[in-house]
Amino acid sequence: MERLYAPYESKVMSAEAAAALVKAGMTVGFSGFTMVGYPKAVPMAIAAAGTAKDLTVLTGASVGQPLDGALVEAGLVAKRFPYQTNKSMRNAINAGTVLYADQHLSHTAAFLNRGSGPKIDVAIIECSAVTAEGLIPAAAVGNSETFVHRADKVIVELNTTLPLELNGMHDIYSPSGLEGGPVPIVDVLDRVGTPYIPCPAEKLAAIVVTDTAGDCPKFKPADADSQAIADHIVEFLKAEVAAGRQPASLSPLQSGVGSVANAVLSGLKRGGFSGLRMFTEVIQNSALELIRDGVIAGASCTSLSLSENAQRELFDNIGFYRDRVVLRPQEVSNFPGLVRRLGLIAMNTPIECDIYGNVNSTHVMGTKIMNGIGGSGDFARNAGLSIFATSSVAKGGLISCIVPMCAHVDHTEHDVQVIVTEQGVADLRWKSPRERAETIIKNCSHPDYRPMLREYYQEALALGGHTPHVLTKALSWHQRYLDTGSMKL
Ligand code: 0RQ
Repeated sequence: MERLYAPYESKVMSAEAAAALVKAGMTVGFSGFTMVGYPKAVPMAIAAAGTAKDLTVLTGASVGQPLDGALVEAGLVAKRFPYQTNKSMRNAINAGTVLYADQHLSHTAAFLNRGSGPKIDVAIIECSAVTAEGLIPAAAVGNSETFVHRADKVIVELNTTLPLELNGMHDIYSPSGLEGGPVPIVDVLDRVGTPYIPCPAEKLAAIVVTDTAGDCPKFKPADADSQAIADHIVEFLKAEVAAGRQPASLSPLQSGVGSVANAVLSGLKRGGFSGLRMFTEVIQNSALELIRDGVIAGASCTSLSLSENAQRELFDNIGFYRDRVVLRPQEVSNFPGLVRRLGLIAMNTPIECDIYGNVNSTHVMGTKIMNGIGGSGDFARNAGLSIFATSSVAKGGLISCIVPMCAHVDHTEHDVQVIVTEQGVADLRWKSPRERAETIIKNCSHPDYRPMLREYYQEALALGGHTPHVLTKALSWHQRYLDTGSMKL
């Protein structure tokens, strides 16, 4: 297979020349999801030129320093959607110099395709190949199909470090638009679209050939808490199988990012599970290992977010993985109708949970954005089983991740079925708020904070109500941390 369709060779230009197509005030849709598949050379050239101010920047999800960092540090970003993890971007958002709207990751494309969002002036897409039919993405799809479809102009960053054998791994299909019907996917490996992103020749304004691999994501090794959380989840799922609420090979799994997610998947292998399937946003190292070992039989995702070694394993054996992994647009990987249809087991990571089971995934101390809601809401509300897992404390014990009231709520009590910490499991299904509070405090809170939570709850009970609270004290733990550096009394 060829890297570049020969008639398009005339469109090849330098990153600087392509960057000059991006003008001040434009809306730019970039490829990229969880640090994979984002363009680097063109955004860095835009930053270096420094003239394209007031940009509205859209991506799939998190992208690296050469994109988010470079553009925001050059003072070029006015608005940002729908998810970010970059330190400079986060600081600019929290300082109010960049306006950020944090969206459910299935929503961005759906809303754009219904015409409610900004007009996309330029799409800048990293690709492994450009064929006569269209663009072959990198190891992530994200929102690229929608950006290409809606953009006036498309700039391709053709990355020659990506294997040509990625061709055939993607399934490009858009369920949205005014006529959107049911998505005809009934199992994780079903393919319903094309292996390429359709892109008319007249839209393709520039092709920039690069040979920069970019940094791979780094993962923290599983610590004792992640291990304990993983063990609790595995035991819980085994009990669900024993009770007949899950098949032996479990409903398809969705798993968030980070070390807890990695540890849970590794735990499933140790727990003796096999024939597993994933329908998720992100495949991380541990899932790739399980695919290699045959524990996971098939996986659907929008990004393969792998460490350097794991990416090498993928690229060296891509024929094997292409039969077992489908890369989809995030509008499909996170499509709420499919999450419900497949009865997913959703596993996500909160910042904090409150005693009634509300979850804050995004705002530290209620005001400062960390990353964003990502896909957690797409999955949690619609899953067959929705699990949130976190250590019971953060910052060496100075913060309790179980609090009287969340200082910001992303997932309401209605979307949270199970909470797991290293202390244990709170199964909240069919429980009233009062039963939920007792279960969460008893099973999930850290012993250092349990008596404080009990005292708060008793005081709240004396005031009555369906969901009892002491409103003057409900957020006092957060205020105490801001005042003293600790939630402890
Ligand atoms: O701070 O970075 O300064 O050390 O939060 O916490 O424990 O390393 O865990 O990397 O898994 O991130 C919720 C942020 C957890 C992430 C969050 C501090 C803690 C540390 C990171 P440091 P950990 P993780 C799929 C689904 C929302 C999106 C989502 C996230 C830092 O999982 O962004 O679910 N989730 N997407 O010290 C103050 C607390 C804290 C706290 C932890 N209660 N208060 N700080 N921290 N708890 C992915 C996508 O959708 C793309």
